[in-house]
Amino acid sequence: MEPFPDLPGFRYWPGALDPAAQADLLAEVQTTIAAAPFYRPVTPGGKPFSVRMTNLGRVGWVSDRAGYRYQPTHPETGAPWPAIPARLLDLWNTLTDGSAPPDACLVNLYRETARMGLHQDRDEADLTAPVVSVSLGDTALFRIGAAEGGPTRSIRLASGDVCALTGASRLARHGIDRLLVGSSKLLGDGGRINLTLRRAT
Ligand code: MD6
Ligand code: FE
Repeated sequence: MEPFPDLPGFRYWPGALDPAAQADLLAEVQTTIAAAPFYRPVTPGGKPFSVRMTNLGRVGWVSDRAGYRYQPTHPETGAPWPAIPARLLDLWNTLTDGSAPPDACLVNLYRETARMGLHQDRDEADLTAPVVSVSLGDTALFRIGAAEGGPTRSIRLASGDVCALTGASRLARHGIDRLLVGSSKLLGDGGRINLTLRRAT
C-alpha cells in the first residue's frame, strides 16, 4: 500500500513477514554473513558510521575516504560478497511485480544508539529501479520526506515490516532517527538489522 498521498511511490507492507518468516530470514542472513563480517565504514569525510554494515550480492555498497560506491568485494577481507538468499529474491519478485532482480543487498546493523542521517539512495546506475527494505529486530523511527525537500514524517518500522522506494519516491530523503531499544527479542543481542535490496548496476 501507499500510505502517504504526498509520497507517491513510497510503499509500505507492515507485517509482511510473520514471526516464523522473520526468524528463518534472520538465521539465513546470520549464516550467510559469517563469511562477510560486519564492519564500521567511514564517511568520505572520515567520520565513522554508527551503523555497522556488510553486503550480499554481486556488488555491495561501501563508503570510505574515496567516496560511496558499489564494489564486488568486502573491504576488509577482500572476498566476494556472499549470494543473496533465494527467499529475499522471492520477496523482491512478489513485491516489485518482477522488476529486474537485485544485484546488491546492504545489511545494516543497529545497536542501541546507532542512527542513520537523512540521505538519498542515488549510487545505483538505474535510478528507476525500486529499493526494497526489510526490517528485523527492534522497531526503528524512520524519517522520510520528498526528494525536493520540505516536511518530513516519521513512521515506525517494526520487525517484519517491508517498505520500498519506487517511482516518484525513488529519491525520497530518508533516515533512521533512533531505535526503540528492547522493542523486539528477535536478535539475541538486541538491536536491529535492515536489509536493503537494490539493482545497483
Ligand atoms: C534503514 N533504510 O532502514 C535504512 N533506503 O535502516 C534505508 O536507508 C532505505 O529503508 C532505501 C529504501 C528503503 C530504506
Ligand atoms: Fe537508504
